[in-house]
Amino acid sequence: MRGIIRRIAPALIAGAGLAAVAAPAAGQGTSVYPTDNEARTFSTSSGGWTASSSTAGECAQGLLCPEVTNTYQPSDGTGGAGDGFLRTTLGNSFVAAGGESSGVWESPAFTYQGAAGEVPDQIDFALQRKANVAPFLNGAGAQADYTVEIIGGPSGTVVATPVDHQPIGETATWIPVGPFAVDPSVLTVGQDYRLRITSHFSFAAQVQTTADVDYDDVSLTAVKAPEPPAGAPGAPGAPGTPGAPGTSGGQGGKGNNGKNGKNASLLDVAFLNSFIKNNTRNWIGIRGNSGLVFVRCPGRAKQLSSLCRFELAALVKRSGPQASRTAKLNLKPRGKRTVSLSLGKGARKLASHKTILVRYVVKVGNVRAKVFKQLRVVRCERVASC
Ligand SMILES: [Ca+2]
Repeated sequence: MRGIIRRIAPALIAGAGLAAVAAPAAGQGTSVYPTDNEARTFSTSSGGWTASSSTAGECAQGLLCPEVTNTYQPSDGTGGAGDGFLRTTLGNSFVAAGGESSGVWESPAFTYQGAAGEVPDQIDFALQRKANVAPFLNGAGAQADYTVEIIGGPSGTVVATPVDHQPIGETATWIPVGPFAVDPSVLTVGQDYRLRITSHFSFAAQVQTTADVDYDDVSLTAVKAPEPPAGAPGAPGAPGTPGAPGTSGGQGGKGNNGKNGKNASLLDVAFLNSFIKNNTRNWIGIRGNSGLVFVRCPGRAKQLSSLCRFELAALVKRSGPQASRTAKLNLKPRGKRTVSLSLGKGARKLASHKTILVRYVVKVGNVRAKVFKQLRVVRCERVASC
């Protein structure tokens, strides 16, 4: 059950310091979002980001879930004293039952202009993160993870999920996270988008300690790769045959041009590997004897084929045996689907693990990628969307 949702005014505590963290230099053919520097670096304010929180599960029924608060912290961001950042804090509750409390930070809307006005070849999401969660994670059934979404327009449709339920571990100092590739075909030049960062804390019993997750230097970078350089010039032609006596010989013909440079935006094995690793969900939903795995076909697959051909299987270990039958499906470019893997008799035992290994084989035209991902086990009855 979904619990209460509280909307909190934007944090407006102004920092005293004047240190500013420089955003990545926007070179020619590069644009960085959100457009306002302050909405990425939070040097003296929350940059217009707004915060909310929600609770779900058993504890939400009696309004006993630990409370989540979101605050702007004016100092000790990645730029040190006088540079701020965004914080989400889980409070404690000695009376709570199991459930989930979540904190949400949402950026101001920005108008997407591609890479300096052009459709980019590459879009990457990145941020810096630290977390004080170790005492919390020692609690019964405690898990912390976060999700980053790009949402479009006032309706709030999710158009991309650069980070999908990535576990949050203890990190006392700032660490850069990413870059995570975002398929450029999901964003439209001229439209408004926002970023949304959701921190989830789930627990099986009362929460006896607080936990903090901190975010800074949030950026979405669109790059238009420069045209590949021209090939090397061809070898000069052989000298012409000498002419008849009295007349000089003609000049030899020019050599052929060199081969053109490789186009940087082509779909290849490396792109496909990275897309499966970074742009598909990092968790498997368990419902009965089925494991639900979310897959997507990248938009640029259309360069090579009208279909992505997927073969998915859960594995006991990398060298086998399989823990499910192989599921086969085809998706159109930009298509997405939740695939049900039949886990059979071993389902109960597998679902008691923290993670399940899944093998993804993807073919687009003659490009083939094989990726193994260790997916976090999530019980479908505990999450809203499975
Ligand atoms: Ca900062």
